Amino acid sequence: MNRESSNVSKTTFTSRVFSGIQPSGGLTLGNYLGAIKRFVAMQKPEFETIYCVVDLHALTVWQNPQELAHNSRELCAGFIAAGLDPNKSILIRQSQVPEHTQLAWIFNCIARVGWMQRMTQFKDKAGKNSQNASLGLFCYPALMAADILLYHATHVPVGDDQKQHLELTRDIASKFNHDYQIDFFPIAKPVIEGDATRIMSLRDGTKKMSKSEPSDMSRINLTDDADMIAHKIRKAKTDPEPLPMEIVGLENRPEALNLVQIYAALSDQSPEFVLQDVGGKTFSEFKKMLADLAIAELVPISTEMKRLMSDIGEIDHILCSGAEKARSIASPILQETYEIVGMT
Ligand code: AQP
Repeated sequence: MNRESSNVSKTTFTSRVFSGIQPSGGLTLGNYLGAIKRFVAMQKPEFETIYCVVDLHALTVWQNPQELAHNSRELCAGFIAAGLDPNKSILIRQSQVPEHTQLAWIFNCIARVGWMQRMTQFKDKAGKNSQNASLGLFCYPALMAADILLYHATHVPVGDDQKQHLELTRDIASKFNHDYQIDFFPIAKPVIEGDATRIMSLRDGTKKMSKSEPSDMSRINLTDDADMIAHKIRKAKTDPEPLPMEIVGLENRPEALNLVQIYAALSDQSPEFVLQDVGGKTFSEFKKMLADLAIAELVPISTEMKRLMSDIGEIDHILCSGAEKARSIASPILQETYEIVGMT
């Protein structure tokens, strides 16, 4: 079947941005700098933007039901507090748009077991006992592909850790198009840009800052107050050397490099430029500057999140109206997919 001979209409791909964050804990500085800050930057007239609380993804590892419900709403509050405007972006909760899981099933039948077995995040999260991991964790990337392709999204802003899943999304789209001889799903472009694509733990500069890492001291949460932010930065692991004047001097100093990168991302400068300014300073001087900068940027967000969380009804209303708008885009695309595969 080719595009002309099929009865499926030709798809024109508008510039549409899709990305999501799991409500698997509270938002971290890594999520903010690696994802949300860039979501906000893409909220401009040339793009239609859809941002999702991916609660079904969170469920791939055990979640306490009350915490999952709370974290999902708090994540939506975080989106809005950080600058996503529900009048400019469609904000949704994945489980409220059933088309995501409907398309995911089709993609489970397109993707190959071997593809999933190669996913490093599955290996990391499943650990040594992968036989005991949930089936959801294993096929998570097919659901992620469905999240993106359900909207024919063309641009996907993510952190560096999602690169492999994005490549798999492209493989699924290509295989679908090839198997059905149709140019239906776009090959979405990963947008992995800037100096904050991988913010590391404050306790170990070789590990990614993560919301589910057991030590709270390893991360800055978007709900932390000014004292807590300053405390965590003061206690962040460093080394005894002063800061160098050039980035090459940081190659083998992961904790120091991480703090410089955080400073650079928060101040919208390059790490090279930051080092011209702070090179030669001791860590206690630099940490004070970093704490002031982080507090100035993050405390207004956490204050606004708290205010928004005092009216859960309003958050639910925003998500409900987002789901309606999202379904008006998703439903015809799912319908066309069903027609292509023969469910007519
Ligand atoms: N440390 C990070 N640096 C830069 N970007 C990051 N992201 C996450 N951590 C960092 C980006 O945030 C988006 C949402 O990620 P997610 O919550 O869906 O999943 P994740 O990458 O697995 O994030 P966590 O915090 O590590 O969650 P848990 O602990 O539950 O696994 C993505 O674009 C991600 O790249």
